[in-house]
Amino acid sequence: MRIDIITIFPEFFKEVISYSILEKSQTKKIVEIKIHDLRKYSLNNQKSVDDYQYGGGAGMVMNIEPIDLCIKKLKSERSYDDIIYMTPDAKKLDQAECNKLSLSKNLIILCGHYKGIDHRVREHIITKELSIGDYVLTGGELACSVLIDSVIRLIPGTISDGTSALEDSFQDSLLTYPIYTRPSTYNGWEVPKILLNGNEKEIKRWREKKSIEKTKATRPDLFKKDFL
Ligand code: 6GU
Repeated sequence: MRIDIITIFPEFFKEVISYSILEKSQTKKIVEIKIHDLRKYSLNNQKSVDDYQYGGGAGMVMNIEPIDLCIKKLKSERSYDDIIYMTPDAKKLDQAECNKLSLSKNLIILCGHYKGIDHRVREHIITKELSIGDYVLTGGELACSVLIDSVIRLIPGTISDGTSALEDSFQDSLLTYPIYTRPSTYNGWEVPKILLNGNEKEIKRWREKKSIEKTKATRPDLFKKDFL
């Protein structure tokens, strides 16, 4: 998979993509992530990429031209499955969307800023809009980081244990069961005995029961959800 990220803060992503699974998946050539500085596509001397809003009102609006030039250049080099705009006024990202996006070959992700972008970008250039939750961030960069992390980890080969991504919370509409590691007693706090006795069937049944209890208590809405 190739991911092209368009941002006014290219430096931000240098750190984000250089750790853990995101770093390994690039080294293993499973994913190629390219960061594009939107300002490089500004045609004016100040390298500005935003302007006042038509009709008045507070807040700057990102111009269409630099965004269009950047995306046109990318599209002239390869075809893209989706051109995604990260914005709080969009459909909320969920596991089903991550699963779908993980099958893509090429993706462009545009990080928004200021008050938003010229609406013509959304009408004519963007193919998918995503929010990561019902709260407002100062920019799309953090949201984009969440998106690429949640998508890349689903691509086969990125996580060494092939089964683990599929057993996650959410993949089967249930939250995960409690997990423990050594020591079996700490401060008098015990690991549940059933996990220590090696009876696989009983452990499986206990984990299922715990998953259902946890989901009922904290996210009853998940029972109804479809994940593929
Ligand atoms: Cl995608 N962008 C911004 N700026 N804020 C958000 C968001 C995105 N998703 C939730 N809040």
